Amino acid sequence: MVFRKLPGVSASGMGLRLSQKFVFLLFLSGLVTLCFGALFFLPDSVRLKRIFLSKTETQPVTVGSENDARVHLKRPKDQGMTSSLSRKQSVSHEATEERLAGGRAQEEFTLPRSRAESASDKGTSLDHGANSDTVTYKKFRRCLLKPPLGRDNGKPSDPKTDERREKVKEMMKFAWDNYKHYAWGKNELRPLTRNGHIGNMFGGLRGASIIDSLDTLYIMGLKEEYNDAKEWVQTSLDLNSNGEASLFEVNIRYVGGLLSAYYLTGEELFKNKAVELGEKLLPAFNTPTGIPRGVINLGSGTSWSWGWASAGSSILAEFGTLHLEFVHLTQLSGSPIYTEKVMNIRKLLNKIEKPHGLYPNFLSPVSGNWVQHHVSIGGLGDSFYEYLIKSYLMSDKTDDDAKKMYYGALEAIEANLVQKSPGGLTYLAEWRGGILDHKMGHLACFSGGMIGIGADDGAPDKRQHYLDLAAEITHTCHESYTRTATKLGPEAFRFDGGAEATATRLSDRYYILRPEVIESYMYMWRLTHDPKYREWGWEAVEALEEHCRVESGFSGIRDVYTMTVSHDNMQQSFFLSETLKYLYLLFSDDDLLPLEDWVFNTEAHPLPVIRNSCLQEEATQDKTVSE
Ligand code: DMJ
Repeated sequence: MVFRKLPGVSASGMGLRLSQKFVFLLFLSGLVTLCFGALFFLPDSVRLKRIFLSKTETQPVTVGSENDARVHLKRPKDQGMTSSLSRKQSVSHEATEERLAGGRAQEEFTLPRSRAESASDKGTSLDHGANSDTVTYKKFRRCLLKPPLGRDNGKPSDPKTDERREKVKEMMKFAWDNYKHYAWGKNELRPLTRNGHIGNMFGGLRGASIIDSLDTLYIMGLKEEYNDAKEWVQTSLDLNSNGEASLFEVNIRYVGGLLSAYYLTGEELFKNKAVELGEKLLPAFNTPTGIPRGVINLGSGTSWSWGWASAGSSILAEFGTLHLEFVHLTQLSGSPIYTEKVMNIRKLLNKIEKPHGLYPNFLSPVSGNWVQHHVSIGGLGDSFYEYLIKSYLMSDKTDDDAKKMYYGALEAIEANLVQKSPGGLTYLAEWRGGILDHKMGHLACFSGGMIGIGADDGAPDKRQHYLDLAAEITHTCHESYTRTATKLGPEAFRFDGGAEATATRLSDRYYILRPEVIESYMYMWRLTHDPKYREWGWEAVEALEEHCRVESGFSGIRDVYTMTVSHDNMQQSFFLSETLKYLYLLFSDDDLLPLEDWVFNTEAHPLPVIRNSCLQEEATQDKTVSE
């Protein structure tokens, strides 16, 4: 810098004044820094702090101990509801925090409120009637590239494959008939005791197996059965229940199932029910950040966090698995509120600081900060990643934020979690604050399919690599099946203490008719047409028939490593919606629900790709014709 000499001031005098000014400025800037630094020590509730510091900086990220997390590895649906005592505690704790936070965080993360939302606050309900933006069924059908059921309902030309497909259809009919006979209207069939199971995941809603089966029955051409299911929805699906439901489960099974049924059949009944139910889920989002809580009373709208989730946190795989269904609810209702709610979640997750680029499983709906650093591609994390890539695909590849977040997350997963066992098997370990747990859950096996469907849109130099990674993970998951006596895979398998894709704990040896491994076979078949995937799928059919089929339905088993099986007496609804559907698709031609047009939600309910430009063109044409 050049100092020009001022008139009447000697060089040394000017130097003195300058250094006085310099000292003064130094003092001033020190004072400002101190004041700003002091903001870090203020309690979170102080407004100044929230104004000056971004959300990710307001709290230390790690709260609670790693041991807490270890207790709660299973997904909520497998654990069932916890005691009401612990739940109520977490409600009151959060209520206090919310009052302190004064709603400021919500202002930061929520998009401008929609007309519909303001209306619903005033007690009026959302407008479900068709408006000019509503996607009509005809418009939507015209924007598909191919007929949903293909040329001949996906019938394969090869007789052996066709026979296998018919076998899967027979299994579906058997599972359905027994459910209908012994458990009609209940949520699941108990095939040994021949009665129904209601459980406490769906807040008093009934008929989970019916809603989960609608699209499977339809694509398999089981017409009579589909009609019975539809009639039940018409006459008996009562959405005015008043119980405590898992937001995630109701969304993926009920909302997802109804949406798919609508898109496949065009029956307005399914659309109306889906939107009516979607509206009942909205109060769960009334938190300071807009991150929904996990449990909601469908009648009163009160919501709270799972009692077992530390510090009243919400679960990544739960609040991160709403996007596909909610975007479709907006499409069908014409109300932007659903998309706003999930975009708000997206915005927060995009903005928050991520340890090593990873997304931990627990997040506070109050502060918007991570609670514990446990990362998993299995339970508690899984379908969040799935919904990122599927949001991108469902948006007709226009949702660039979802794309960026997905490939960013995948890079972090590769850098931190992907491992090779001494025996050469590729697996996904779990991550606890930087320490690896060399275990892979059955749930994590969906990731073969996920990485496969995302391969083509990755960076050009990564595409083959992603496809190879998908194939390697699917191979490992298949290995976990082949290393058991029953040829069905355990709930979790390990890669330490000499173990290679085997369960080392008694408590991990069960199989509850889960779909994830078969789901990856289906996607890998579609992507590569390598016949081994159909062979592996057939091995699973034979094992299911031998060990899980009982006189009155299908049942999970307690130990996959013993031939004298003990049945758990439960025919899960996802067996009908996912396991059997993916098997059927595996033995069908690719034109049955082509992947160019359809994206499967995490419960295997197909939702169509939204081609906005086409839909708009159709709308303009409709208008011109009517003028
Ligand atoms: C299904 O309900 C869904 O796939 C969910 O995302 C997790 N897994 C179960 C079946 O295992």
